[in-house]
Amino acid sequence: MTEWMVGVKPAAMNCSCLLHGYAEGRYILPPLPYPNSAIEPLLTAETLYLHHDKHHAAYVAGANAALDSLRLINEGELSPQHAPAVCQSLAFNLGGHILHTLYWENICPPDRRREPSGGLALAVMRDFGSYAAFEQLFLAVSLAVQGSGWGVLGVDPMSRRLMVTGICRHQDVLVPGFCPLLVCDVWEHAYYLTWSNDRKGYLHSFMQHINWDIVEQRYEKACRYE
Ligand code: MN3
Repeated sequence: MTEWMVGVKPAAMNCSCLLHGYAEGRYILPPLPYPNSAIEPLLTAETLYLHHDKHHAAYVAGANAALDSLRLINEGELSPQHAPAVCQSLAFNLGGHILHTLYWENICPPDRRREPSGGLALAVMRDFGSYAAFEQLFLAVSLAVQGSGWGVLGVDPMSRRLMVTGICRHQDVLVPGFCPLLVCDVWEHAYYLTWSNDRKGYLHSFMQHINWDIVEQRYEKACRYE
């Protein structure tokens, strides 16, 4: 790492929960911040258990395996011809690790307030016109993600405006520097056990389970990012 890179933080690092996903040179699976049954009716305890303990854990393992392969390539133990596949694997698995870590933190039991407040509420008004318009856009984009992916509200690093986008898989069709504030997993494994093929029902329920306190904290940090 060159000296000028020290202290440079990617925008996504503004989310403090990500600090719990890496320690001592390895990616690690952070525990869920609530019991498995806490997010019903959005997600059953079985869905949450499988999603976190199996799917998310697999992305952590995959990211570490990619790191191991990169070390072998750097040390001359593995041919550089493997590098493109290893780098793609790292991007996919690390993308999954980051997005799931954000996801667990930005959902909560359905007893919280249903809309943002403060600076984020003002930004929603500025950039979408109203909360209802934002919700309509977020639902439409998340519903339309083809196959496996994510619906995301984030900050465009250039204009600093809020932006809704869909991410394919965990890392495709991603704006460089985009800072995610609110992420919704629309892979079938996220909802199929609970909602069957009703992604629309899952998404409408998701909107009632957003931890706006966390999303607002991420927005405030994103605004302070220089
Ligand atoms: Mn998932």
